[in-house]
Amino acid sequence: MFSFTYLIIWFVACSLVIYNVMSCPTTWIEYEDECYHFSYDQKSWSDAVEMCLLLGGGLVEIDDEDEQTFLQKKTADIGRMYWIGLNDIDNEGQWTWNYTDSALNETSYTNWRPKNPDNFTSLDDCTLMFPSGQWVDIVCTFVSYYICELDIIEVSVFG
Ligand SMILES: [Ca+2]
Ligand SMILES: [Ca+2]
Ligand SMILES: [Ca+2]
Repeated sequence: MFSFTYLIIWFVACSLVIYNVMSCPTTWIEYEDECYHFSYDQKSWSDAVEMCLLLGGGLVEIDDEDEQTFLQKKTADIGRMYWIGLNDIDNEGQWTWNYTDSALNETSYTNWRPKNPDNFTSLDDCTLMFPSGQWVDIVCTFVSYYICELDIIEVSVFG
């Protein structure tokens, strides 16, 4: 009897296979091997950076038109403004993506609203994306929704 039970357990154990699949955490949206979280709360820019880090990612970095188009479909649907990771806090006029610390150059993708960035208040050092998808520079203490980004992760699934 013991050996029969043992045999059953052995068969069950052998049929359990571990699959590694690429996936986003629940509530995050997947696009092109990246995961995006559109916040439900509003924070200053630096608090938004902190929150995205806590969630395991960074404030969103928009590298090309594809990514911009994907994101602005969502922002237009939701109808809210969102912080993105671009800032010129350290060096006025040198726009840098916070998460990867990469500075914009002449060939970098941008989607500034006309006449922006204008450093209007002399402290417009953080970037807000309008529901339309256009970017404006604004004071970092402004409180807004924010988008976090995370590389898609490998998770183990039992089947
Ligand atoms: Ca990105
Ligand atoms: Ca500025
Ligand atoms: Ca401005």
